[in-house]
Amino acid sequence: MNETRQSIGSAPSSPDDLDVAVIGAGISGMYAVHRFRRAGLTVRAFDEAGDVGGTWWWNCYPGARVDSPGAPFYCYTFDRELVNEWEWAETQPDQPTILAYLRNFAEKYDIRRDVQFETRVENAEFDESTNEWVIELSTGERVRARFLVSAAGTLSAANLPNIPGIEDFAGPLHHTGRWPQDGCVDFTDKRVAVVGTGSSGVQVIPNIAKDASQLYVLQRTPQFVLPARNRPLDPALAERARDEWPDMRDRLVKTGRALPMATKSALDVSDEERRATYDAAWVQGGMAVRECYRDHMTNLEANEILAGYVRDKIVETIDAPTIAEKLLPTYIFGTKRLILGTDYYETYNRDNVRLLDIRSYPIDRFTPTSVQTGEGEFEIDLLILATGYDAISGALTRLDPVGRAGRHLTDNWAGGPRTYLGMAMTDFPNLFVVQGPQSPSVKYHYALGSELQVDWIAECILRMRAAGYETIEPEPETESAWGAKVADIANVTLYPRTDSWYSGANIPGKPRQFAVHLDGPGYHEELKNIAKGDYTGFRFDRAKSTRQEIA
Ligand code: NA7
Repeated sequence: MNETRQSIGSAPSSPDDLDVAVIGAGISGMYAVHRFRRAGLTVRAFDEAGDVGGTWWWNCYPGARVDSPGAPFYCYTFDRELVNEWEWAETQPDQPTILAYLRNFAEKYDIRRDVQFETRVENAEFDESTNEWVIELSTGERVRARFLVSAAGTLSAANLPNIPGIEDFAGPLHHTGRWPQDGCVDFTDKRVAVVGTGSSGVQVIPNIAKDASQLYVLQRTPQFVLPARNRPLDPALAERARDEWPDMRDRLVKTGRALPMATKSALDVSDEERRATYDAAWVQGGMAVRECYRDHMTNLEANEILAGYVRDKIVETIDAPTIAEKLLPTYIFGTKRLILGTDYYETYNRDNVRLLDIRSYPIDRFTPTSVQTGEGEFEIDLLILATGYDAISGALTRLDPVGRAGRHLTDNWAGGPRTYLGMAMTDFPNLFVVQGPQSPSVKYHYALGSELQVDWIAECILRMRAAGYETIEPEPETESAWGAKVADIANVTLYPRTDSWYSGANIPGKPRQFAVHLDGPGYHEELKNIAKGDYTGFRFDRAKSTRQEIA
């Protein structure tokens, strides 16, 4: 254990003692404030950002928009009135629209009165003498809370790569996930380098290319980018969603999808039929092509057929065969997060855009005015890092809460996250994680997943109170069994076969573990059953009553 780590467990209690302290005021954190308040609990959220929105507040780079199945389903699901009130204009809403939606939510439920903005949670330590979490804030305040709920986000801990000389670069440098809020990044007539071609890079690159005099794209791994085909939302679909909302929500809970999923295998149809199906889906855009058949992500042969189709589309789009060659992905289709782009490949047909293959010719260093790679030295005025996140677990490990007996989370997670239900950890009583590692998080409907987890936590807290319990904590043996279960589910699919941020492979030194529970519907059914079944796998302490009373 690191000797310099300081104990804050003996901090004096403050008049602001809370039932629940929430980290983050994004999609999950805002719902948590609303739900815990409705449960009659005192709650406050803390967020480093200047307003609500979380990842959607920070990612205000040009081109940022929803890259999953979008409107009208990218929304909170619990309140039909909210669904009825909000008008989505486009299928893939852009960042200002999503932020406006989240601000509307904050207004409607008066969220901001219980959020402290521009306040980072610096430390969190469990005080065993009082069974409270003691939280140190960047403002210097200390707050005590019976429960700590991390809603710190899955894509919030920016990955700032340690490339030689990067600190010497003299021009403006921006990470897409920490974009200046004033929006004043002017690319006009500038020479710009973008590092990274994940979703953020793919969204920002065409927008920069329009204004910059020269754009260098530094690509490590060529990606599969599908056409987003953002367009006005079909009013009939919007109306149907409103009319059928309770049923649609029910289908979302049970399947993770608003619309039915394919039942056929890609291998059960003729080449002609498959080709026609792919062509129609390609025109439709978004994730449609992946969804044509049920086994693209479980059967390598089916996957390779689709991968070949997409590669052909890339080749067709790029004028210069040598550039097309560099853009062709070689990993298993869809096993890194699928990307939706708008004019992404077309951008490489522009004269002012140059693709630098830094896998074959790595970056040697940055200088105050240039980037040097194996291909040469390139003078630049601005540097954009679209290098992603220490995803899913990073926000929590960077906080590194301290649990029982001074145990740091990073010590318990030295070999990768260990959780029960992706929500709770042994040695860390009364700490709940929303959208944590080993939960469905980024592979389930995000807002709905948050709602279901937070509802579960709220009900658990109320029942603990009623039964006189002060702490809840998973039994130690639950964590290994849960980890094995999450791995078993993932191993039925092709996802774990590729290095990606799903498994922590994008962060040097991060232990590899596929961190997403890929059966969202099964997961939420299990959560429900665990609450029904006397909270199997959890230990409750300081009981004034018997275990039966919580059932
Ligand atoms: P991603 O998907 O993690 O993409 C990051 C990109 O940056 C990717 O191309 C990486 O290449 C590249 N990268 C990362 N570190 C380096 C270094 N050190 N040198 C060169 N290139 C690097 O993050 P995004 O922000 O694009 O997307 C994350 C999610 O946020 C996305 O799914 C959306 O839902 C929103 P690699 O592939 O690792 O070789």
